[in-house]
Amino acid sequence: METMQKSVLAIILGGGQGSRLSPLTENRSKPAVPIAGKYRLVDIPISNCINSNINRMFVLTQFNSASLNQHIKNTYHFSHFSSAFVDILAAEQTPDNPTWFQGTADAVRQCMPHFNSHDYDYALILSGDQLYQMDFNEMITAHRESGATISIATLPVDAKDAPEFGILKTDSDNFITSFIEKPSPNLLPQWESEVSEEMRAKGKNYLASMGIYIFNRELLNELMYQTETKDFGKEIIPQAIGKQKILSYQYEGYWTDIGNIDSFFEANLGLTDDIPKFNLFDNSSKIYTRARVLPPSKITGSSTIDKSIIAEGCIINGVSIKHSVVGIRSRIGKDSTITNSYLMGNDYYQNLEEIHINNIKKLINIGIGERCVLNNTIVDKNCRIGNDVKLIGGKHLENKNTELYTIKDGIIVVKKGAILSNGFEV
Ligand code: ADQ
Ligand code: ADP
Repeated sequence: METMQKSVLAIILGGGQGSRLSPLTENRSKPAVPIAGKYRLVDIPISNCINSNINRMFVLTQFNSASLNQHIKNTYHFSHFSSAFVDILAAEQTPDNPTWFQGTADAVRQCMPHFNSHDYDYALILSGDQLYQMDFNEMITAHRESGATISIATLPVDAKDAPEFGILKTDSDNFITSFIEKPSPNLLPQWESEVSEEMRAKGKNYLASMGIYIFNRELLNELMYQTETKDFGKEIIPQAIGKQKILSYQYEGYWTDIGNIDSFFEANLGLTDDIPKFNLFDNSSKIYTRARVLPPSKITGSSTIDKSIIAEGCIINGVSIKHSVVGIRSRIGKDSTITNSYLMGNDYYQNLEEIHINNIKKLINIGIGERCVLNNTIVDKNCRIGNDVKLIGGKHLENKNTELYTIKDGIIVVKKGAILSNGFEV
């Protein structure tokens, strides 16, 4: 294991200028977006690395928000006697580089001097917006044993999903012979692959790139020297076909992209399934996050809770909660009904005196008031939602963006710190 740690450097792509997760990324960088009630997006790839004994990690981000810095600094502490670290590299303006990262490969290129000051044989390049638990050691071993210079983790997908991915074909030894980034649906018939019987029965006839790559150090340096290529999926990988030995490492476990509001919402609510596909309750592949020393959650007033996840430190009084994820320090008032919703929780508590004064002044406290109804809603952190507020999302709603909330694909997203007055309705 020790040799594995020394030979692999993990590079986590933390997000471009993309606004797909907006408004959750309005004031924070993508890796810092809260997920599953108590984690941040970046905890997923970092935990997968730690569980695979890879503990030298760089997180590449377009901007270095205070919350990302604070989270990494307060969470990932390693022994003084190990070489482990998690470093954030934000796009820097230098005399040579006046611009932000122009794409995934450009982000890696701009950070090469930082990587090359370390000892490594393989660079493991990961996306920051995927939900999965994968042992990278198996992929690295397959890469090493096959003699490949690049490996790509792949999984079978169906015709509906295929246009959103890089799609590839392999020879009988699993080396990639052709690759197309996000093919249009009319091109699909020629991109079908041989897949296992089980996958064929599910209609998953296309092999998709998971955007997880291993590059040999020497080759990565050579490719990054060519400054005209900006993106792995659009340029680096297609251009390497036929020139490099590129292994397809096929994975069949749970994996999902959480790069837009719809998939992010589905992935969070999926955690409330009887047996969730993404298992937070696992001794061997833990998901790490900041230890906050919060009290246990308090649930009173004949609350009913079903098919839900309740994080630590919540105060829930006489509430009906169904198929929802309730984040840390959430405070929900009497007779409210929360269904199909993800509440991110709060960064701090108001003290009793503050709450009392607010009540006298008729100001709205942090949390969710009394008699509210929330359905198909994401509530970002530190929101103040008054009494009798109705937020009923659904396909009947048109996309919309206001100062207080956004509607995307029928999901209402209340923006961080928004104040919704008593009786507010969407
Ligand atoms: P996409 O996910 O569409 O496809 P992209 O938008 O380039 O590709 O994002 C890849 C990862 O890099 C994401 O985590 C993103 O946040 C991050 N990223 C994007 N631009 C960045 C930048 N400038 N700086 C730092 N990070 C950045 C890719 C592949 C497909 C593959 C899918 C699988 O191109 O071939 O099928 O991933 O999800
Ligand atoms: P996020 O990334 O979720 O938007 P922030 O970076 O804004 O989070 O906040 C996270 C940290 O800020 C928490 O550790 C919390 O202690 C602190 N914090 C934010 N606002 C306040 C406040 N008004 N009072 C005390 N602490 C706060």
